[in-house]
Amino acid sequence: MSQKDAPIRLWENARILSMTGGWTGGHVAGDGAVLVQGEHILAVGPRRTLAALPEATHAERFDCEDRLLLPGLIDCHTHLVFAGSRAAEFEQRLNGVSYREISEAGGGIRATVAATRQSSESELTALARSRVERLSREGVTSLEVKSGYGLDAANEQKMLRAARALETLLPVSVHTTFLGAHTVPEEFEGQSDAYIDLLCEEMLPSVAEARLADSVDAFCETIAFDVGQVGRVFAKARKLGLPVRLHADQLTDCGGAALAAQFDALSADHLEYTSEAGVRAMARSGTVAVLLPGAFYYLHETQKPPLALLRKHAVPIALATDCNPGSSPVDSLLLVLNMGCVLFGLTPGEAIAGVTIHAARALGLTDRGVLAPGKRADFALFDIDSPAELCYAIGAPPPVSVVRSGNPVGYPC
Ligand code: DI6
Ligand code: FE
Repeated sequence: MSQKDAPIRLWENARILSMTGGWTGGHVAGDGAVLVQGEHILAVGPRRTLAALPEATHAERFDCEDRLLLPGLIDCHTHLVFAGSRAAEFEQRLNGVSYREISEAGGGIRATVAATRQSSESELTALARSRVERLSREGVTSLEVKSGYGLDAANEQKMLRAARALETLLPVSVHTTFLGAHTVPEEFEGQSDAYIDLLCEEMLPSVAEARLADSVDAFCETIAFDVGQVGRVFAKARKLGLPVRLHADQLTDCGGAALAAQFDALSADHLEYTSEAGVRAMARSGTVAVLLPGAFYYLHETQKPPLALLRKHAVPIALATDCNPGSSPVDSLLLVLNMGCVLFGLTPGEAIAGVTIHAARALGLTDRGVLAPGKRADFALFDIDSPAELCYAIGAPPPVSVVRSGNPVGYPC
């Protein structure tokens, strides 16, 4: 069906938070409407104006009952394709062993690598499906999924295919990220440079060739890869035409934010230990700061990301779940909104921008994250009085309905 013949739908009687005003939040207006044709928004505005448009004459109409309508939520940093549980490590940590010590003893990410390598693509998809369904029920319509628990060409590709398959099973768009440089696999113990050689010469080119990744990530940290190694991965990614993002300065200040900026990264994520020089570099390159309060909470960190500096230099801030089995086993973006406010001090307006307009930018997507003509018709309707209510409770109530690509999604059931 061409866009011209696609069904026209009108959602009316809504209070609309369009997010077109950036992190100040756009406007909340009474008796607002969104006119949609096919997958895209035709118009957003007062109901009377929209209902009078010729396109609206035969529109299918939906009464929003004065609920708050905002862009579909975007979770721009997840590792939600994985197998196995790390509950035993959780227990170890409570007995005094640190995340770093577990990682250095061959546990941590490597434990999940072993379980993920043993799982088939369909098993991985089935496991991830339930995590995505929980996000989707909260109004998430786009999400990013990283590889990084395969750490060889075949298993990384298996993970990325499992991630792509989610799009065919649930009403979400999936942005895939190749994170081959997550940690050094066991078989390359003590030879991290040789692993980076393999990654640059074989793993990354094969992923690019199969068009399985939309971007490339790495873990720049004392327990993972150094700035020189990540620089090599990024140079290769750029040569292959793929944008980059980085796990930067999570546990130490290793210059990750500046490195990300040097490669015009879409985002630099975590940033607990980032210096002002790193923040300045991000401001210059337009790199989005993705804050991950779930990992901060779960690892009981005390060093917070430099929020005042990010504000001072006007770096766009996004928020994401970092859903993974080791440092952030959370699949609720609404809970993360609350954590971003309580733990990091974001305002509700900043937090909501962080899961809409700025999360879209972190994924390099210009067609979503705000409600405006021409954008994708992805939105969620919440039965709340003010936007702050989305952040205020420890896990806000889910939306009463979700629309993705112009189609009402069948939740809740
Ligand atoms: N930083 C994280 O928070 C996750 N990966 C990363 O590079 C942790 C992944 C894990 O512990 O399994
Ligand atoms: Fe992560």
